[in-house]
Amino acid sequence: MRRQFMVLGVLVVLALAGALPGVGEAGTYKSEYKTSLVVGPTGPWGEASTRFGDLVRERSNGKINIKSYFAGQLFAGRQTNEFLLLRQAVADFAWGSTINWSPQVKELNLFSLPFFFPSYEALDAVENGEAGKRIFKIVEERGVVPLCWAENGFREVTNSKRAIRTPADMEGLKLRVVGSPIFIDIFKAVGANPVSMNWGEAQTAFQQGTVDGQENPIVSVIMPYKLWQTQKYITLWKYAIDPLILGVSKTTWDSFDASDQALLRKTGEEVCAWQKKGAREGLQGSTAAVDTLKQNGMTVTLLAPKDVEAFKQKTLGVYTKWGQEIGPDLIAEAEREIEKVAKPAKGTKR
Ligand code: X2X
Repeated sequence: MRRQFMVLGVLVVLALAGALPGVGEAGTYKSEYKTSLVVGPTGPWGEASTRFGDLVRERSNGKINIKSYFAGQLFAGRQTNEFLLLRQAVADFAWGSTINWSPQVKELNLFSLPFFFPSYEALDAVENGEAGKRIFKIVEERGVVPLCWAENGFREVTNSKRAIRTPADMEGLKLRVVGSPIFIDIFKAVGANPVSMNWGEAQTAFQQGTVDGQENPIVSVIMPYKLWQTQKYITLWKYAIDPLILGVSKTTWDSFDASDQALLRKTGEEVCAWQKKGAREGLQGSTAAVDTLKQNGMTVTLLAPKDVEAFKQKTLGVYTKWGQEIGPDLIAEAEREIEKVAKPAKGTKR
């Protein structure tokens, strides 16, 4: 009995002195921090994750050891569960697509509203303005600390059957979309037959031809995954943007001391800026990315504004339904930011 009391006493003293490891306690470090991402190591998305881990390890003298778990290894299938994994600190970090987090953070569907963001300038204005700050606040309130905005990119549609120029061309096309409900609504509205599937499974579906097409950004996904091997047609219509957020589980974040939090934030901002540049390379002020698609045998269809208008008209119902989920105030705020950077149509590229 006395012995037990003594052991207990020693434990209490140790705990008070902070010598025992505790979860979420500032100054207690794990031997490995896990980063989740949907894609593989190739391309700006995966490369940013590797670079962030390397820089943080170096700058913290090996104290913060971050490992990238590529191709959805941490969420074993469901990419729309990534936010939950962060909340539970199963993943400490994630380079997460706003699409994949949107089932838990409805406001993130703002970026998926069809034809809402006319340009990169408009996107940057929203991210850096009041709307972006509000979204970061909401994400943090839900248990994930957002460090910075990165980018997957504007999403373009590819398929193996035919060139898409009008909603009629969409008829009967089986298109893989992410398992986030707004995408089913959008693609039904434009006349296609959408099926939701995780990105990992989609690769097999493309190879086996069980789906006809998909939609993803050129530089971040279509090129690194060489989608021209299975799909010969691409339509450039910039119908939705897909930002990434470098996020940290709140539990993990609180376990870092203030100077390491500053190190992570600074390194994150640096790598996010680098990543964004990479995601836009060959797309902004250059035709290099589209040239690569053509060189690999793709037929590229560029939609004129009137062609885009026909698709836009079809998706008006998506605005009515999803406007409520996203919040009319947030949408209005984003519209104001976009208005501020809107340039006259002449001489500007969509
Ligand atoms: O699954 C997709 O399409 C991807 C890779 O773009 C996302 O993670 C949203």
